[in-house]
Amino acid sequence: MTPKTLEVKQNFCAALENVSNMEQLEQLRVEYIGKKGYVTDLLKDMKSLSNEEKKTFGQEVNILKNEVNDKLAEKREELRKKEIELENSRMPEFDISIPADLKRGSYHPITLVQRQCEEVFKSMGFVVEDYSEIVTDYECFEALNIPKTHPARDMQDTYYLGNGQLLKSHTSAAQNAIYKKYKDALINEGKAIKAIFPGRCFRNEATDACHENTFFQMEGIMVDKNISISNLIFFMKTMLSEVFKKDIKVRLRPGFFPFVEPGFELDISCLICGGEGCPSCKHSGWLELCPCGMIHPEVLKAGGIDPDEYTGFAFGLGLTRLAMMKFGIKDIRDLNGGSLKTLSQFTDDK
Ligand code: FA5
Repeated sequence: MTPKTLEVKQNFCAALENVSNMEQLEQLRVEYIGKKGYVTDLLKDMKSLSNEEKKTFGQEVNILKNEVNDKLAEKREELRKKEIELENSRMPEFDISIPADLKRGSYHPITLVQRQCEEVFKSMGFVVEDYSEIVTDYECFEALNIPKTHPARDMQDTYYLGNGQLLKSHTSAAQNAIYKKYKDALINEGKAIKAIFPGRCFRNEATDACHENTFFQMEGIMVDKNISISNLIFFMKTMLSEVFKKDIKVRLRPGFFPFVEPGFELDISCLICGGEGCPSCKHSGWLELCPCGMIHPEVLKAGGIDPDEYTGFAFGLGLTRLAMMKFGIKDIRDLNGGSLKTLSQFTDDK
């Protein structure tokens, strides 16, 4: 190594010892291997050398350049580690085992009522089914004895999608699929079809204290040999007395739905006003809660079940309205409002 190369190397090593941060390190890099750095400058002396000397000297400078680069990289790593250690030492110590001081969340009133109904029906041998929120026209209407031009379609102002499908306007839209799912067990093994299927429904409604455009229903069906209206009334009464844990005044009146025959409207005496009349019950003292009836023979046929052999009942419980009655919620819109302050009044965790 020529004395000049050695001198540059020694100076670099001494300067590197004094570097204590990234900025100084970068300065040193520029000073030695930058375009006008000491190492680069060494090459200027090559002009006066013979070809053989040029070769040896060139190699020498290259080796030095690589050494400088390696030492800079080592120093960079060392400084980076020191920076991390310093940062960690500044972080406040905390104990991850201390329980968080957070308020517990709670279930939405509709979820609470839904689960309660599910438990009641499960205890009576019903299975709980889930179904899509987007359904076909066939599922929502045609399979339920409501052909394309039937005026009963006007009862549900439905949201249609561009592809001809629609947002489920009632949970009855799942009936056909559920008959098809369980009909073989009914026909071959004699197992009654007993299912409930809660779900979100959508209608283009003008909203008021008891109408929402997005609300929950819970459909229930039972199909077997010799099922009658008495079975329907028994299950409805049991469900209501279990949910409310007290006697509730109900009335059954005729109601028209193309998918049941005969059809009924089951109303309960309004628990907000005690039957006196208020905005929650449209000032009638009664709240339409659970239309129901004996499944229409055409609907059973569409589900692959012979109506001469089997009969059944179906109901469409208004879950959102049930939650209103259960928790004393005067305005249905509070349930979709998303205000935790409002909703937490009705649930266990305040
Ligand atoms: C139906 O949706 C029928 N599919 C129910 C049915 C099922 C009848 C099986 C017979 C056999 P209706 O449109 O009345 O029916 O709605 C049923 C219940 O859902 C109503 O009694 C009410 O409690 C609730 N409901 C209906 N529309 C709304 C709304 N806009 N906001 C809140 N709840 C509603």
